[in-house]
Amino acid sequence: MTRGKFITLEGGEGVGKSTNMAFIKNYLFQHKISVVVTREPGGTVLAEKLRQLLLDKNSEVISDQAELLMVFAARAQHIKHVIEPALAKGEWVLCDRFTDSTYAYQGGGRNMRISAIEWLENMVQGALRPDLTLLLDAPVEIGIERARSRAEFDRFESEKICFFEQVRRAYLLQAELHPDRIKLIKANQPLIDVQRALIEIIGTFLR
Ligand code: T5A
Repeated sequence: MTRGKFITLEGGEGVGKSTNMAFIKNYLFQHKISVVVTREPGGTVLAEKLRQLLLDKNSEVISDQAELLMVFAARAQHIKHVIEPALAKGEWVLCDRFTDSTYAYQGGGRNMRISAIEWLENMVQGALRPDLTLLLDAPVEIGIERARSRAEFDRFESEKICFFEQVRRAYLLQAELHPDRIKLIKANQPLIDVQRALIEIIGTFLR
């Protein structure tokens, strides 16, 4: 059985990840590829509970260390119960956020030590890394404005602009460090152009 492919979608707040997940799923479906669509933090019952705790802006103050460990605890469950079984069965997995989010938010945004993130990444994931990461990038104000128009802010979205600038810089650094895996897409263009760029990259990946 050929192992499935693991595709992740990344980017700051409101850049269009959720909007484009469905689009990518349909595109793959048209190419007769069935995908398991999932998200982080989340994807299992326990991981979704951790997500609720992480996003709850009325929770007690969550320390940066606790936040990092919660993100990886959710990921450990997600990998064991959803991602690995699907890939092993030959199914593809399309995931809204994965460990690049941790490098961006906990590493960039919270200034957590990158070596600690790397250590947890290796411990929790073993050799598992995405085969392709689509990074939607837009100026912070645009993403925040879009997110604001859609729903009430959660705990992360309530952060200051400088936090999101650090997140964006960390994402761009990840793209520089992993140019073969991470493909950058300008998200501050009309949706149709974003989707055209996505098709071009995924089309090349499928060949
Ligand atoms: N987190 C997560 C960590 O800190 N560490 C981790 O390791 C992980 C995995 C999860 C939070 O958890 C944090 C980061 C996050 O803060 P989330 O809900 O997954 O939260 O992430 P959000 O970024 O908050 O998701 P959003 O739904 O807010 O943003 P999306 O999905 O990027 O944006 P989307 O698709 O909902 O679009 C927002 C609006 O913009 C419009 C859409 O129609 C929508 O109204 N839009 C466009 N408008 C014009 N032009 C375009 N090109 C557009 N694209 C979308």
